[in-house]
Amino acid sequence: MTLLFLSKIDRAEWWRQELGRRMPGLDIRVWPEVGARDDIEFALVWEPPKGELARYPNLKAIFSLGAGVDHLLDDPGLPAGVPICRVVDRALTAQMSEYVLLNVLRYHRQQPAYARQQAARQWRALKLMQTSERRVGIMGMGVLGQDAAAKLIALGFAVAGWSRTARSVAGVESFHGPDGLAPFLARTEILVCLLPLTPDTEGILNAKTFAHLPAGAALVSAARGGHLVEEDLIPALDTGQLSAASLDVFRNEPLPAEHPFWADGRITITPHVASITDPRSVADLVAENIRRARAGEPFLYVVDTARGY
Ligand code: NDP
Ligand code: OXD
Repeated sequence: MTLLFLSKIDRAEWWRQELGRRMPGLDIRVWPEVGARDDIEFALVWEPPKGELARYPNLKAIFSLGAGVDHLLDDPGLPAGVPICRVVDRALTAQMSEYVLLNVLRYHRQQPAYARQQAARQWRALKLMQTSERRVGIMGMGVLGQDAAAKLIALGFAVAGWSRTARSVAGVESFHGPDGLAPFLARTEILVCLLPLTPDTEGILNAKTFAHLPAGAALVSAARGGHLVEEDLIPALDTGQLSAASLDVFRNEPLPAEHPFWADGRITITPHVASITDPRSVADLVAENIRRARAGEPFLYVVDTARGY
């Protein structure tokens, strides 16, 4: 069994160690030192160069190094018919919920306003709302959205979710489809984006979307930079339609040094670290999928390429 490892950001040696421990016979080739391309049966990848995966004629499966697969599906040369599996992992899910809770609590407890008051040496108590009065809306009620929702509900927040198809999630006010978007936004004071990036969701965080939110809403963009129409954010902050934004993901990563977001005190930036694929747990999933391939069993977490996630 031979696996190609291709990523500019994940640590190949760490993966070799974790996969080697689980599958001692696995031959791991780290790109670009791939040897004979015919040998490669599995590819474990993050943002492979366009067309690269078409160069392995015996590929049985492509494993994304992340939960998202937009970095694969945007390749016009992606080999047809080769299943793509994504990461679903307890540790990755838990980390994303930490990021969501961190930012929702920050806005709920008016931390940006207190930071401004501190800079002005101002001692002034602001109105403290109950969590039950605070309306959080999560776009994307999949693996990550549902976990974040459950944890917010445990803290008492009034949580709504928006998905593509109708979903019933305990304790969540559910909205779905294009028709459900405006009413979902109208009741949402803190908007969290946990959508996959697809042709339907590209640019969904835009001026029109912000206009449906109550004035002064906060944005937490944690899924993909392509969701945000970047030129619409600062104008929405300037008019007060949005009060603040936490951004973990950007159209161009790393965010260029000259980008106006860096210097805007209303925007909180993290470098795509809301959650990280950890080989100590995700190697179990990769090993299990290779075992399944050997046993002729269906893979876990295969992506629907037509749907885009
Ligand atoms: P899932 O596939 O489990 O869930 C996707 C959700 O989005 C589903 O509820 C789906 O609806 C909904 N959705 C998809 N398309 C639309 C649409 N057009 N309109 C409304 N809802 C839609 O994904 P995950 O929760 O596992 O991950 C979400 C994304 O988070 C990933 O794709 C990735 O981009 C990002 N991510 C970011 C990380 C970071 O560090 N910043 C880390 C990990 C992931 P339905 O339920 O009807 O199918
Ligand atoms: C992912 C990511 O998709 O880290 O897992 O962005």
